Amino acid sequence: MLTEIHQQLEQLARFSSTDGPGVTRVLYSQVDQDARNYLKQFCLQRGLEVREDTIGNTFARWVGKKPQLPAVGTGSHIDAIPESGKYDGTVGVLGGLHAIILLQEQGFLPDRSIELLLFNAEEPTRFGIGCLGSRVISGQLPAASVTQLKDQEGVRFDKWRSKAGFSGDIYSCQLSKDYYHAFVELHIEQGPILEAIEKDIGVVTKIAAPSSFSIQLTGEGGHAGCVLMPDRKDAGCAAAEIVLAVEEIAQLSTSPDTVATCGIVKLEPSAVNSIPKAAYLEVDLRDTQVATRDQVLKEIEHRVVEICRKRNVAFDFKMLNRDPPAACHQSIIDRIRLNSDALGYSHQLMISRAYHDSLFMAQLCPTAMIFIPSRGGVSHRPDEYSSPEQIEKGVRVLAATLKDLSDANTVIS
Ligand code: HGY
Ligand code: MN
Ligand code: MN
Repeated sequence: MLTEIHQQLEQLARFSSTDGPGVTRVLYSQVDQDARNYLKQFCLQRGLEVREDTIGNTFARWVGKKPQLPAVGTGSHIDAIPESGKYDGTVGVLGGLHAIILLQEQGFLPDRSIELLLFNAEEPTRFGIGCLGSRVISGQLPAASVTQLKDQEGVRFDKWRSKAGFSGDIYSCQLSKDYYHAFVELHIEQGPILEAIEKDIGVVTKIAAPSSFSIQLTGEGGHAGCVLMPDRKDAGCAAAEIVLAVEEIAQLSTSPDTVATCGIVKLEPSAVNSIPKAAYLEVDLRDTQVATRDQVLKEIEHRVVEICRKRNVAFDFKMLNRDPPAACHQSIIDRIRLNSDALGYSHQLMISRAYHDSLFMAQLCPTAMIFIPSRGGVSHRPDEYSSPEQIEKGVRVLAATLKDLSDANTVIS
């Protein structure tokens, strides 16, 4: 299994719309379609029943002896933000497939069906909202809101969806609460902890509360040489001050878990000798506690008002997402720990600072996550890396946990 997964991860990374060294694979792009087709063929080869919902979430089901029972789900995403790594999400999709293969090769046949999920898009790149597929599946994002989504050029969701070959009623994507018995996601840690404490497996107890918002700033353009400084309404300077204010307010937060980043800053008309008439910012703000996060959000809003009033710049503040954290299910956590011990792997209970599709699957059914170490804690960069050995340990713990959960007598309470 060691080499096969690694070869498949390397091949998946070639489905990228940029030449490298990073991977770029955005929802509904051609490379996204190609990567899905590449994975679907392996699922079919293994006798899994493959279906896609109307927005592109893909389900590959290993039908169990008692198919009428709620299934056990596993999986993750394969979309990748611009110039990012090979392992974010893909380890959970290929790892889920190889966990099923491992069990098949052991001659095991589950009571409950085990279903591999390839969520349509976990990254916010295309439509500005993360976990699109799992939000819809879990009923956290109504169909009416999905059809309103537009990309940065104003192209509507449905245009992209149909271009990628998907159509039909979006409401039908929502799964009932008894569709899954449990859901377990294997993922890279994307942080430095497991490597620093030399542990093989991270057992996630909680997924932090993410939020993001945009700020559209409107000042007054003009000639960079002829408008004197006191007469300016420079949207670019307002943006710069806000970027630094976001950092400062997050640093001064009472919680060490508060993190904030202005990942998108765009100026118009973006000409060296023209005063920026407009600026567009997108801010990512998180904390493990909602109250702390929302307190920081309020302080940022106040500071934006102050800065824009001082600079005589108009602003439009728009929340893009503001989600609660998710607690992983204790009885699945216990099983992951027992299986790690039984396999002789060290493990560590930990919080996930990154969000994942499990954040929303936890609204649907008992959910938990298994982490493997990230070299140098690096992620969302081309040098993101987890070794074949680390991936294999994650797959083996996942396989053992899926085996447990698929037993008809396993109670999750
Ligand atoms: O941003 C995140 O936390 C995730 O990796 N998309
Ligand atoms: Mn990511
Ligand atoms: Mn991810």
